[in-house]
Amino acid sequence: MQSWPAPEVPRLPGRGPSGQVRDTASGGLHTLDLTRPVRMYVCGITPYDAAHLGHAFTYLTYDLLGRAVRDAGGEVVYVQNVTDVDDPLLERADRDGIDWRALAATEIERYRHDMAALRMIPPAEYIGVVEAIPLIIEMISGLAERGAVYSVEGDLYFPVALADRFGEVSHLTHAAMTESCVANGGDPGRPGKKDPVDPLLWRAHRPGEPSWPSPFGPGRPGWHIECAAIAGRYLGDTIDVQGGGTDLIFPHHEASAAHAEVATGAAPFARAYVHTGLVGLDGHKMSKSRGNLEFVSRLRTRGVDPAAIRLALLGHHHAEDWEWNAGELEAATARLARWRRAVAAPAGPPATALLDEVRGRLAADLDAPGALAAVDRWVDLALSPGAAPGTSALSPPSDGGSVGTAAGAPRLVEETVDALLGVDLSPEEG
Ligand code: 5CA
Ligand code: ZN
Repeated sequence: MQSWPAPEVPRLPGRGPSGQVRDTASGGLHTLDLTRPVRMYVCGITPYDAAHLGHAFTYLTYDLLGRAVRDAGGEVVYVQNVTDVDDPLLERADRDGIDWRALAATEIERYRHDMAALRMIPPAEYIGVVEAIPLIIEMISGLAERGAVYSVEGDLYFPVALADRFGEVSHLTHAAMTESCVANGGDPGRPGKKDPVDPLLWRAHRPGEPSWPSPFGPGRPGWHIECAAIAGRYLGDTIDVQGGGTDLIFPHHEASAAHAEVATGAAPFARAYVHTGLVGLDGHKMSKSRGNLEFVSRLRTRGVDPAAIRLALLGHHHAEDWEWNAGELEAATARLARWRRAVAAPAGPPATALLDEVRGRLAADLDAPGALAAVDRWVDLALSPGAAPGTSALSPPSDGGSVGTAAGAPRLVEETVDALLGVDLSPEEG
């Protein structure tokens, strides 16, 4: 599937440090190994509605990670999926009387525009479930060969009892897993299942539902197997980073890791499970099913500068749960205007220390708010009354000269903010 156009990323002088990210499975910080390409798989949208700010916050996290790795001289191989066939999509298409394929195509197109507007670096491979059906069938067949598939009235399940490491991503008790399955579209109560939390691999054809032929009869994939199969095919065994919101820790990431580990015999599925906090509105997780949403596309239509949206999201640490409100955007718009004013001058306070600081903040588990605070400090100096070119608020010149002021420093700040934070400080068009 086609992704979206890549933003230009300026090359900065020198190199950033290799960074660390919090790994949900170990609970500790994971140091990325930049001697090899960093292979990153991020769970993509289910395209039955427009992307909201929670989605954008999640994709921003891995965009920052990719920028930091590249700036540190590393290589990133980034894969993202699209769940273009699943219950919520089919239900919404049914409700609205439209073809599920048409609904998916419309929303994927909107998502592409949102991601490009937000300057998200596109994945190298953007893969839909429909196009991945052969890979999924292959992986289920492999699991069957290993005895890791059983049928309940023609629907195929995966026995978690065969996955030694099941539970090592989420660390939930069995009771909590069962409860989470109920909340996340699972079917723990179904008679005939060996374990209530056993995930569905293949759903046999039902009248009115799309299906594909397979050695185990016509049907469609369960949810978790798609990510195991796509990650395995495009990234290989033992990837570096599995990404997505914390809502996916269980059952989704636990189950897809278990599928992949049993199918390939390679463990762990991912060296780090990096999860993004959930963005809420009106006291609840922003979710398409709840309808408490602020859409990226709606803000764009209203004329909001995507750089301000991005800056608002960057104001929160990726692991934090937070609430969106109109004040977020107001504050970000004001900050963006100040930053743009500060970088418009030909000279300003020296900025090499700022570059180091932003790099350092991102290397420390993607501390975006810390990076913004560092830029704010530089901007405060640049805009302070005594900081006209030729003087400096940083270290007042004792000789009346230009100590503490550097020609081209604003340009370096602009490029730092662009390359590492993805925020475009060039004057707004139009
Ligand atoms: N297609 C599946 C993943 S394979 C899916 O979860 N789709 S989704 O459209 O529901 O979510 C897409 C991504 O956005 C997921 O990584 C999910 O964890 C994340 N996400 C969803 N809601 C929020 C939210 N309110 N805040 C932050 N991230 C969110
Ligand atoms: Zn996924």
